[in-house]
Amino acid sequence: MSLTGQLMEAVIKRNPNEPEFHQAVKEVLESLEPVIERHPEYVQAGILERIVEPERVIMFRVPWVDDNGKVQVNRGFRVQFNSAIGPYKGGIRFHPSVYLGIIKFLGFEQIFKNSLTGLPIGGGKGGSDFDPKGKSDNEIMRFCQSFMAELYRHIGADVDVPAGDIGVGAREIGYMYGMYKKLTGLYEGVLTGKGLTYGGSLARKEATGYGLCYFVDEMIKAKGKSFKGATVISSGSGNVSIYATEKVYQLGGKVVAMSDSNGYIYDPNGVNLDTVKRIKEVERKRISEYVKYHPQATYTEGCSGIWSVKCDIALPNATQNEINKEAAEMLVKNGCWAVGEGANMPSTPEAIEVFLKNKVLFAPAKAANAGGVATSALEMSQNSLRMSWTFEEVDAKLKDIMVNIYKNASSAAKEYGYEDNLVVGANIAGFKKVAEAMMAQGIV
Ligand code: NDP
Ligand code: 2IT
Repeated sequence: MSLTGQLMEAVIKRNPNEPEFHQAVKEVLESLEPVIERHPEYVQAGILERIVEPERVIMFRVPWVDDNGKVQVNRGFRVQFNSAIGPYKGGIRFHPSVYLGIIKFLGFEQIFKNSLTGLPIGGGKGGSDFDPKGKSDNEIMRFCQSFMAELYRHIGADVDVPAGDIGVGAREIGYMYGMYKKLTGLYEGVLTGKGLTYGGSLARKEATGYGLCYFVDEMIKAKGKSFKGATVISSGSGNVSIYATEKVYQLGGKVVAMSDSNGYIYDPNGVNLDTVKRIKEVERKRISEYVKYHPQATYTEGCSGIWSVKCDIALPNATQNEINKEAAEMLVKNGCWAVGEGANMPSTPEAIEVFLKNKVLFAPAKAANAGGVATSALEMSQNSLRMSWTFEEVDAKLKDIMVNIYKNASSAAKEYGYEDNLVVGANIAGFKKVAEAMMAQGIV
């Protein structure tokens, strides 16, 4: 058995019942086979064995009192995966499906994504199985405060810098920041995605979605195609989906379908983004509300049906494994020619195989959604400088970063004999910088 195959077996044995983590590791290890062949010194130094093991895993109790006076207990996580190239950096997810395996898969992917940005940030991720849906504002605040009452001792502007992810946006970051400041007495850039009045960066809110479109635009331009006149699906209707949709319109495309975990809307005229923003960002309601304002649109129960909508470009922007083999085959059959992953690991390995086999231009998450964390790193820079840059300055830097990630991933793919395979290219390009830093720093 190959070295990476043996290591994969060991990872499964040592991390039982964590299928998402296995899935993420397997893809990376397979991509790295040609690198290992050329670099026996990495094997000698145990780089692979070390990179699949988190530097530190923190699990903690998060007790809080709901509006009825009842005590609730959730579980909190922070996985500090790799700090070879900078302080741990990565989001916090609040969703009932969160358990250690989800946070480990996200933390592992974050190592390579953060490396691809070219900025000095290591990989980490955190979260809780807390379900923010249906909670009052006060309940959200009490939960965030309790979560931070433990987390604060493990993080810091030069140690570990969390941000948002599913279920964590500006409101939650604000409550967590307030608690961190109260407990430590420090006014420092310990979280990103902050509000603009207390150290947040312009364009952070838009960054993941905008960055995704900049990346996809670069990828399709290389093949003589563009967003102009393209029909697009953007699944989800959260932060990433909303700002990806905004950028698709700016680039001349039309988003005809969006979703949430209950179902999807189809609007042949193009989804009205102002309505979606009002429903999701202001009212915090379900996407089904959309058809009340736009009677030409339809709402269908069940979120997976969105992939049956005919499109040129699919942007899975909701969650992991939302596109399986059948969904991928349906997309291909309906003429979809490009996929850009805004969510983390939204396509199953079988789905990716379908896309690559059918020559669908495929932008993998690690590369394509790195604009969010890249702009978080720009927020950290601004906090350290005690300055703030204009929207245009940040957006221009973001665009540059995404174009560079495309260049680096595609040239790594070519160099190792996998031309046009950005999955392999992104994994290799992200890995090499981290591996070199680990080599230089000795066995630690
Ligand atoms: P939000 O919480 O803002 O939105 C998430 C959206 O996805 C909601 O519409 C939600 O629907 C839907 N969704 C969540 N879980 C599921 C599920 N199990 N099945 C179906 N739909 C689901 O999160 P973000 O937009 O921030 O995150 C979306 C994805 O992008 C995630 O994979 C995240 O890891 C990734 N990402 C986020 C970045 C960021 O900067 N925020 C950066 C890079 C990647 P509902 O409201 O019904 O739950
Ligand atoms: O998955 C991700 O890259 C994020 N949720 C953003 C992380 C960050 O630190 O901005």
